[in-house]
Amino acid sequence: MGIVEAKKVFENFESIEEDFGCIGLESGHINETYLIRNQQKKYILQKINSSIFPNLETIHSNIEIVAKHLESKNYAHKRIELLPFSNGKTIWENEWRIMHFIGNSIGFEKVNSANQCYEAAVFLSDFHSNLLDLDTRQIQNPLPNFLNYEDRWHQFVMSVDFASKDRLAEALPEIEFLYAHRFILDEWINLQPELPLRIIHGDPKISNFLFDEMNSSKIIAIIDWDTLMPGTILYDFADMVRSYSNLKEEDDPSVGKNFSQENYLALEKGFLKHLNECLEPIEKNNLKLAAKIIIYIQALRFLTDFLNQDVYYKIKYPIQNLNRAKNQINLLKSLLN
Ligand code: GN1
Ligand code: MG
Repeated sequence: MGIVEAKKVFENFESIEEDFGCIGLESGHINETYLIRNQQKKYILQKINSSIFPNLETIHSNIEIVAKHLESKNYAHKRIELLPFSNGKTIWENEWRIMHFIGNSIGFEKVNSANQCYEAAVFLSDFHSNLLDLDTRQIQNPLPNFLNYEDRWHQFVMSVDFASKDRLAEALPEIEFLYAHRFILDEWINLQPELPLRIIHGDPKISNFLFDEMNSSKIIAIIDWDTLMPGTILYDFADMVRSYSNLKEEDDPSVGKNFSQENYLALEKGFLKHLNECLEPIEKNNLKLAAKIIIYIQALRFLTDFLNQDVYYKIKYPIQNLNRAKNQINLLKSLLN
């Protein structure tokens, strides 16, 4: 990680004092994130991967509109607040940005109880209930093909066509599984046009929730608002299930005790807490299907990236994307039974 580069960028935010410290954080598959201490305050400095997020201004506009809206509704929790650099802008050299570090918090990569699931789902439910009256036309899609699953399928087929012999051989069982279960995708593609458009978070996985460091079931904030976009609210429910009902870490390929039904039920109950009256029947009737499809799509995305030689998701070891795909497939298999 580029600590030296991060320090140079930070100098354009405030003058560096004796207590300055900077460490690279492991979180996230796409951007570089640094925790900075300076003048007795803590900040998060991020270098955004511009090949994936080419338009940071769109993302920041979404974040600011949502934050302002939540403030107007007296939202009780922390919001993302982007801080200006010395030029008055919240973006430096097209790819850097800075925020306050949210203190007394801790993050998790893996769930530890059904209660934690319930509390996180209630938190997301509350976040959504406060956004239902914000006009979706105010929020732009920073990643136009993010929810386009025909395109995701097309990218996958291309990656199979162009993969190296070795990677193809290594991933063959997973490729076959995804081809054999393409019907899940078809079911979704038929349903999607009927679903109401709402503003979604787009990445409510467990590592994007900050928990109270004294109480691992209490949530302080939902972070990573980069994928705020118009879409179906089922995406957020389903991505939460993908992450919170998974009893293993996202790159653990082992089989056995992959999925927790207890966690799933806690998520459903929590998610409906503030939304039960507001969601349409077509949304409430398709929660489980959405979970299956979002897990299927995530398996497809990890496998596509493995076959493409890991150009999208950061990896720490060579077959990490294949392991991630295996993990999603094992989870999906439990849901299909
Ligand atoms: C990516 O960078 P990160 O970890 O916030 C991805 C999500 C995936 C997630 C899987 C823009 O998020 O869609 O669900 O990894 N973000 C983008 O863990 O592709
Ligand atoms: Mg994200």
